[in-house]
Amino acid sequence: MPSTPDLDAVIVGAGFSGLYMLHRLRDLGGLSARVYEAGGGVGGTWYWNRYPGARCDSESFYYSYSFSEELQQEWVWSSKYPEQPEILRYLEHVADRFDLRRDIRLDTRVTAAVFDEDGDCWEVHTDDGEAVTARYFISAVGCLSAANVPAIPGLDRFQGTWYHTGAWPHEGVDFSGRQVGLIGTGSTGIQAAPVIAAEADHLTVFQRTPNYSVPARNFFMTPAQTAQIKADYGEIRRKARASWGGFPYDVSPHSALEVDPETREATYEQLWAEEGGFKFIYGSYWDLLRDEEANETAAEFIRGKIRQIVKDPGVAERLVPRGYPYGTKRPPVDTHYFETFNRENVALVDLRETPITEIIPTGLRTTTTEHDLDILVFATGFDAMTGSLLRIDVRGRGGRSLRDKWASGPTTYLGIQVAGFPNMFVITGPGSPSVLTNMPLAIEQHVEWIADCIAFLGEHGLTRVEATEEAEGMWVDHVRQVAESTLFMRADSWYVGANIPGKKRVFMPYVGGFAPYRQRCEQVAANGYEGFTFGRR
Ligand code: NA7
Repeated sequence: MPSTPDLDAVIVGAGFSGLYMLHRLRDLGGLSARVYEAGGGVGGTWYWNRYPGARCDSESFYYSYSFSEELQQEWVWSSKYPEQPEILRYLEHVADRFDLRRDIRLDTRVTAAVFDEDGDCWEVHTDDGEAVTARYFISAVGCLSAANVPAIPGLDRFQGTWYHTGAWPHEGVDFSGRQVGLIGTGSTGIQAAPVIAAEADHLTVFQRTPNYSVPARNFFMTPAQTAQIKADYGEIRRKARASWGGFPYDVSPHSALEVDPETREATYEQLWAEEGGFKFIYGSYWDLLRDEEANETAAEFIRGKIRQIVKDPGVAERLVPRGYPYGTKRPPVDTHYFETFNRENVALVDLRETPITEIIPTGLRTTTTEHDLDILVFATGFDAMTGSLLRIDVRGRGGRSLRDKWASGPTTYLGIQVAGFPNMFVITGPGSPSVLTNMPLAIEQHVEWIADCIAFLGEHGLTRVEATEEAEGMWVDHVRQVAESTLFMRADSWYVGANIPGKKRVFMPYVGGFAPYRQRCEQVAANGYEGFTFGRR
């Protein structure tokens, strides 16, 4: 007779996902759950990413929990795009307000999770040598947590100090009087460069791929703006849930090619100059990510802006993105990024012209030049969507390893479950809209669906739920087909794993839109969890 597991659920990670998952499971009544968190505090992404300039690039009043009316009415955001410490404070407040900390083990990394077929439960191992059993194993590890430090020869001999932006020291880094090198011009490098440049003696930005960045147009919230948003929250959240990307933006029903060029230019100008941020792409013409010619209108507009802002035409041309459609790499949002290249203490190195050959004790060497550096900052991103889960040795039925199963790319049913891995749930896993949406909204939808599924098992005296191979295969095909109907496959992005050498090229998030995806998940549940099998011990 198999024994009862120690816990109902183990949740890995105490960021947006893990905190809400714990709260929701507690709401089911009588369920025991424990969160393991590798960091020394709650907050996930917002605990780790403390680099200069780190801030949200989704609007705070959208990028926040909606599950508690009291919480969203009480909490006051300082600005449209708050800095990292404020978002971390918010998550700490959530942990306290909902009394979550008593079930969170900090400074503890989950190293392995093995499914026990006799007991219908998971045995979860941590780096402090502990092992617990739990009916459900829930991954809340986040999509962008496994730091990618490129294997550039010589890093171990570097006599300066180096950092990855996703593991930034809590005490901060003093750049004053220093020669700084920054590798990477994704969302992170683009946020960090202006702030580092303002402090350092000299900043060299090493760019592999130029990016289409749009100004943030950040602002401090007035009491009137805050009051208006709080009054409108019901409608804001409803509209966000009914949208493609989880943002309550008004999207033009027109193709970018249907309107006359003057109208189109005026629309882009207004979005660039007044609105800023993701509205430029997600709140303009509906076909920017579907039609190459439509996309090119926005891409060319941004190229024109870069040429206007950057005074040195040679530098401007190196910063101008070409060869991939706008938005098919994650679109950055900046505050004075392109203007930074007008500073005397900033240089741009185009790694396509002069690749890095090695890191040397005194800095970094490209094919043509030796750059003296005291500090090297890697803003080189993450092993996205799969890296953080695969760091754990996850073994499902028959001892099958998730690393093996996903060797040719991640496979899931709805991005939530993996065939062969019963009772394991992945919050915002590959195959779900996740990183293409406003994350907290996507997280809430997953957490609520998972909690409902667990409640369903409880109500029916069931102890096992598993996606079928057939349902998974159908979903994987669908995710691929939808991606192929867009322009996303044209870019070497982390969405397709192109940033990690050797990673199989597969488009990982689900691009079919948040609203249709949510409906699909609801329909699956309403049809008695179509595509899942159940069992009982
Ligand atoms: P990203 O978006 O993956 O950007 C990483 C940047 O680092 C990007 O410019 C890469 O160039 C560059 N990179 C990566 N590896 C190398 C090597 N080996 N040499 C030179 N340059 C390299 O990560 P971020 O941290 O900016 O953003 C991640 C997400 O966090 C972001 O999208 C938000 O969701 C929050 P590439 O473009 O691959 O040529």
